[in-house]
Amino acid sequence: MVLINKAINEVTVKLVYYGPGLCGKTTNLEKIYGNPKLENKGKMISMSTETDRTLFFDFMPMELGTIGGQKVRVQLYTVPGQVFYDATRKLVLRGADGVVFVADSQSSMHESNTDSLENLKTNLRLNRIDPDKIALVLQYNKRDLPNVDSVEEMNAYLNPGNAPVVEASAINGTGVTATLRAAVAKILDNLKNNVDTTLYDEPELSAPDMSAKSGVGASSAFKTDVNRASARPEPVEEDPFGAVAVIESSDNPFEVAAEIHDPAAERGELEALLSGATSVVRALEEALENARRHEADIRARLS
Ligand SMILES: Nc1nc2c(ncn2[C@@H]2O[C@H](COP(=O)(O)OP(=O)(O)OP(=O)(O)O)[C@@H](O)[C@H]2O)c(=O)[nH]1
Ligand SMILES: [Mg+2]
Repeated sequence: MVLINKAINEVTVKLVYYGPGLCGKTTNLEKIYGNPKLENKGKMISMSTETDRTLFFDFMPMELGTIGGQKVRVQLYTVPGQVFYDATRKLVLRGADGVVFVADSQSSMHESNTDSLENLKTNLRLNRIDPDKIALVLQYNKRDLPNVDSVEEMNAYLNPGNAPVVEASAINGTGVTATLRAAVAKILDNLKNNVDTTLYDEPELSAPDMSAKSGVGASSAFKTDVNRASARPEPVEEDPFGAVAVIESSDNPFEVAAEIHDPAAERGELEALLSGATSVVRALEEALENARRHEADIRARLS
C-alpha cells in the first residue's frame, strides 16, 4: 500500500524479497546495506537463527531521493524461505507494493523455485493483492555456481508473464542494485499509471495464525541482529539509481495518485499502517512465546 504524505511531499513504498530457502534474499539486503553508493539507509534489522536462516524477516528502510518531484522512501523486507514459516511470509506480504522473487538458478532448485512462486501467488491473493498486477521482478541468483539452468530455461518455468529479469550473484554483489532499481522503477510505474492491485473478490485476511511457527527447533536459538551486514566486504556498483532517476525528467509519476489522496484518505492509510504494525508486533510476541516454550521443552528433554 503506497503511503503518500502530501504535507511533506513524500511517498513510502514497500518492497518484499521472496523466494525459496537459501536462495539469497538476506544476502541481497546485506549487500544493499553495505553499498556506500546507496546513501540514506536506516539500520538493517535481521531476525535470524544461529545459522543465519531468517526466522521472521529482515527489514531496512531507505530514502531514494527525489523522483518526479516527490521524496521516495522504500521499506525493504525479506521473508523466511523455509516452508514452515508460511504464516510469517503471509504477514510480511501485507500491503506490499512490489516483490522481488529471488530464484536459485541451480538446476536442483527447479522444484523449490516453482513451489515458492506458487506460494507467493497464494499468499498475495490471501492479502487481496493481484499477483498479475503487483510490481514483480525476477532475480535469477547464484549465477556464479556450476549446474545452473539457462535464463531461457528459467523463464520457461518461472516467467510466463514476462516480468523483468535480472541475473545476479548476490554473494558478490552482482545484480543486486540492478534488481532493486528495476523493482522500484516497476512500483513507480504502477503508481504513475494508477494501477489498482487490490483483488476485490478475495475476503479480508483474518488475524494472523502464527501456530505454523512451531518449526523453531534446538538449533534455532534466537538472534536479533541489527547491522548483521556491517562486517562483510561490500560491493560497489556504478550509478545505483541511474535508471530510476530517468523518471525525474519525465511526467510526474505521482500526479494522479496525489490528486486522489485527500487528508481523510491519508488518515485512513495511516490507520491501516498502524493496524498492520500492531498485528506484526502481536504476531512476533506470540511467536517469541512459542519459541520460548519450545526452547524450554527441549531443555527439559535434555535434562
Ligand atoms: N554461490 C552463491 N552463494 C550465494 C549467493 N547468494 C547467497 N548465497 C549463499 O547462500 C546462502 C543463503 O543465503 P541467504 O541470503 O541467507 O538466503 P535466504 O534466502 O535469506 O534464506 P532464508 O532466510 O532461509 O530464506 C548463504 O550461504 C549465502 O552466502 C550467490 O549468488 N552465489
Ligand atoms: Mg534470509
